[in-house]
Amino acid sequence: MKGFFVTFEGGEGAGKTTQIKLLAARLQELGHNIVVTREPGGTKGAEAIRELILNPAGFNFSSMTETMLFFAARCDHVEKIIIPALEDGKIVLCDRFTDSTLAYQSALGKVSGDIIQKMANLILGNLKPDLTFFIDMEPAQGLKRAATRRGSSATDRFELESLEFHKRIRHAFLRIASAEPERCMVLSGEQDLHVISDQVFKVFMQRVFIQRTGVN
Ligand code: Z5A
Repeated sequence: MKGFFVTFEGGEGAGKTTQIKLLAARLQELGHNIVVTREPGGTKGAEAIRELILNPAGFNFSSMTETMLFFAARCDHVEKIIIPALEDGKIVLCDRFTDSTLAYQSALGKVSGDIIQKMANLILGNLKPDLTFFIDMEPAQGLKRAATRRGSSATDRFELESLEFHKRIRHAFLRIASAEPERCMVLSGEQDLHVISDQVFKVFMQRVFIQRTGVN
């Protein structure tokens, strides 16, 4: 595939959406063709699945059902948006991807990482992000930020989970990142957002250069 696939991961309110917007703006200024998207979501069908999963007054799905719904949404998203964009040579910036499923659904110990990996292999084949940014921050701080941003709009199902839950998610992300250092870059979300944006841009440019030239 000719494009470049970048995902942003991290806990609630860490600043993923903010950093995607800043990177997209910079790359657009340089004349790159960008697709900004998110998970769960990105297509009409996947956004409908998002509503089903995140609604706190929803269906109380089992962990396995919920995991399959995340993958059903991902399947539609990958087929209709991500693969066509990459085949077209575009840069895809995606807010969350399979690392979120590994962190959230497996870190809770309810669906094994092995099962999630098998589902990923089945549905995604060889598709993997070229680069993943983990925006890391202390969960209490992130939840505070998310609440400020949300204002009076509805809280989702995961935001209602305990601080202990969010701490486990943070550790799960850090474990994933340390297991795959060539793909993953951990950045502190507690810095000024423009400082983080400069770090994201620099790493992005280096990785694209390495991918395009093979020179490290
Ligand atoms: N989930 C799952 O369980 N399994 C899966 O496979 C997938 C997802 C794909 C999706 O919710 C939920 O689904 C998610 C995991 C689960 N739930 N949780 N938790 P979402 O996508 O709606 O929620 P989110 O990804 O956590 O989004 P968020 O709360 O919007 O966080 P964010 O994008 O990281 O943060 P932000 O919107 O960029 O920033 C939040 C606020 O902080 C905002 O007011 C910013 O202006 C401010 N901000 C950002 N950066 C800074 C800095 N550096 N300094 C100061 N203030 C800042």
